[in-house]
Order: sequence, then structure tokens, then C-alpha cells
Amino acid sequence: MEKGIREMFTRRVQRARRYRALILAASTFVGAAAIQPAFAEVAPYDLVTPVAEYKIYVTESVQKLVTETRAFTEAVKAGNLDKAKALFAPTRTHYEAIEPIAELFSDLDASIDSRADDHEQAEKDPGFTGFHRIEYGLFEQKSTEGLTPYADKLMADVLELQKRIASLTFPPDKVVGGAAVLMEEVAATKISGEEDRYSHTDLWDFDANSAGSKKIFDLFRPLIEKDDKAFVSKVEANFAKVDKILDKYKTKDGFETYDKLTDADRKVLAGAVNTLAEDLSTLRGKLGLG
Ligand SMILES: [Cu+2]
Repeated sequence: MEKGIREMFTRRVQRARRYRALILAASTFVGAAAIQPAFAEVAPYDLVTPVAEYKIYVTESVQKLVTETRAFTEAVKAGNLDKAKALFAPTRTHYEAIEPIAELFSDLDASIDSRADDHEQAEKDPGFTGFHRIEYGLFEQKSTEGLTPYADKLMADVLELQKRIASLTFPPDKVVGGAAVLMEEVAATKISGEEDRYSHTDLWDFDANSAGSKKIFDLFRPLIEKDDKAFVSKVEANFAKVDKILDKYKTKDGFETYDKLTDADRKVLAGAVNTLAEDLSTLRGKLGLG
């Protein structure tokens, strides 16, 4: 029953101890998704176009990720602290946008995007690499010193990701399930500000995570719209609610730091994202993928 989504959760739980609480939440969603009948009108063939279009979206995002990671890592290696700090958040958005399918490249997800507490010796752990290791140097130690090997590794990992994406098949259940899992991760853990704990650029990530999940929803929406208008409207209203809160914190270059988010807004945001996660988790069932 619901093996795909359970595996997805399992792997994510393995990736980070902090997901432990999600198992409970997951089983609730799995139960809900399992009893959801698929709409008779959705044939497997109907999934081909949205999946193909999603692959284009991912390919384009990864192309931007490669270009911007090059500029970011070059700034790090050149010792240009201010420039590297300024490029950190915008560069990451192209990775965060494709995070719904991170499970399809979980080894690279770990080396590109893991947090210090995914590693035994935290910040001192030699296995702690990627964006957040560099973030630690730039924003916490306020220096580019010693970051060259991490910059080189990040660039190599991002190029490897691009290579892999090119030949990757995208199983529709993983794509659709991934959007729900990511929203659940935002609601359960990212909402604490744990992801960008040194730079506090979390709102950039939320925006990209939400856009990346909405992209998936938008691509599959035509298949369910006729049969479940109320569902579609509800999901759209919650995506709009998330956008509206994020809009309040937009600056001319991006977003305010996470500490500016008021408790009231954080609550509304968490509520909307939680409901999105629940609703999106029924999408697989609705599409006959359950
Ligand atoms: Cu991330």
C-alpha cells in the first residue's frame, strides 16, 4: 500500500533525524490517499504530457542552477565575501524549485543541501558539504577562508546533477507525491528556520519550494479539474495564501531575513502549507497513482 510515498518518507527520514515526527503524519496521509478513488477519466497516457513538461521545467531550473552556482562558487573562491553572500540565496532558489523530486537523486541532495545536524560532527564533519557548509563559512564565520574545496565540490555536484537529470525518467507518482512531501517538510521542519540557519534567507527557499510544488500541481490540474473543482479551488487558494504572506516580505532584491517574519504570519503560513501538504497528498490517488 502506497509504497512509493512511504519509501519517499523513509529515505527523507534517513537523510535527517529531524524528520522522525513526520512518520506519524505520513501514515495519516497515506491512509487518506489510499481510500481516494481515482477518477475514471485519468488514463496512464494522460500523465505523459505533464511529466514531459515537468522534465522541461526541471531541466531549465538546473541550467540556471549551473550558471548561477558557477558565479557563486567563483565569488567564494575569489575571496569576494560580499558578492558570495549576495549570491547565496538567489542561486539556491533553482535547487529549491526542483526539491519535490530530490528523492530521485538523494545522494546528491545530501551532498548539495544537507544541514549540519545531518552529520555526526555537525559543522566540523568532513562529510558536511554543499550550500549550507558554504553558508556556514560566509555568514557564521564571515569569511571565505578554507571554502575553496567546498566550492569546487558543490560545482562538481551540480554538474553531476545536470548530467543525471538529462537521462532520468520521472515516475509520475514520485513527481506528484514529491510535491506533497516537500510541502510537509516545509510545514514540519523548514518553518523553524532550520534550513538557512546562518543566513536566515529561508523565505527565498519557501518561495521556491512553493513555486516548484505549484508547478507540479498546475501541470496535473487539467486532469482533475472537471471532476473536482472544489479541490482545485482549495489548493489554489492555499497557494495564494502562501504567496500573499511572502509578498509582504519582498524586497527589491528578494526577501527579508527570516527573523522579520511575525509570529502571526508564521502561523498562517504554517497552516496554509500544512493544508497544502495534506491536499496534495491525495493527488496521487485522484490520478490513479495510489
Ligand atoms: Cu533545500
